[in-house]
Amino acid sequence: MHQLYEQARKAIVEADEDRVKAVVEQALAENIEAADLLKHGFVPGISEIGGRFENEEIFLPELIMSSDVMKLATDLCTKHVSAAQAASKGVIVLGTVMGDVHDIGKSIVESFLSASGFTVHDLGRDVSAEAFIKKAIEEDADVIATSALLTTTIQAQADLETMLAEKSLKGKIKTIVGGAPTNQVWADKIGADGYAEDAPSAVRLLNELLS
Ligand code: B1M
Repeated sequence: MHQLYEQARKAIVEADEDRVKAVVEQALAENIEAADLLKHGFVPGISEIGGRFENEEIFLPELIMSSDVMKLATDLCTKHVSAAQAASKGVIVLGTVMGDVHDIGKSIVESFLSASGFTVHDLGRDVSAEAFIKKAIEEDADVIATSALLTTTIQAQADLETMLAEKSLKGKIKTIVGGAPTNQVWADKIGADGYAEDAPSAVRLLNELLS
């Protein structure tokens, strides 16, 4: 494992902005893929902080400081995710579901999809089912892609399916779900068209769904 990954992990755990910037610069100078630095360095850092929060070893302000620095790391890295095709492969409306403010993972997914040639309308976080559907109709979207990070907010993904069915839009607008508490079983249960574990899988899944 490259020693820069360890420095990246530490930078998030210690909420050290300057170190994040230095690590990203050094990684680029050494031709390390920004996506690898995220996956093997920064993401393990924020996961470690999540575990410490869960075990009550740290408090919410420390979690917030690390997640702010994680956001910076994500922004710096995703700028360098290589741009692929110019022509759009499909129109995606993306966001984090209502009641949920976790948007770091969703933003990584956005960068991967944009860099892979999809046109992405990112509605941000705390997005209602109505807002997802309204935007999808306005943009003639192929897919609504939702992220949920809380066991209490994944229900909003099921509510979206119900609302699409009520409006006779199920099948016309496809749906994919992601986020730590979701999985394929959940996607099947609510009738979503797919589940993706991480950003590269979201690209693969959409390539399949829209091929
Ligand atoms: Co919170 N939080 N948080 N949090 N937070 C979790 C999720 C938690 C597991 C922490 C814990 O207790 N261990 C826990 C949830 C427990 C549960 O539901 N069972 C939790 C909690 C409880 C809370 C609060 C309730 C805390 C409180 O107030 N007491 C509160 C909720 C606020 C709300 O949403 N209403 C809260 C708040 C916050 C912060 C604001 C401090 C901050 C979020 C900042 C932000 O996002 N702008 C935060 C953070 C940072 C975390 C942890 C530590 C890290 C999440 C993260 O960014 N991971 C998290 C613990 C953990 O995950 N270890 C935790 C890195 C990110 C790259 O991964 O988001 O999983 P992830 O995204 C991945 C995949 O899931 C996937 O691809 C991404 C890239 O690989 N993916 C998709 C995600 N969306 C996808 C969509 C797709 C496809 C793939 O297609 C559509």
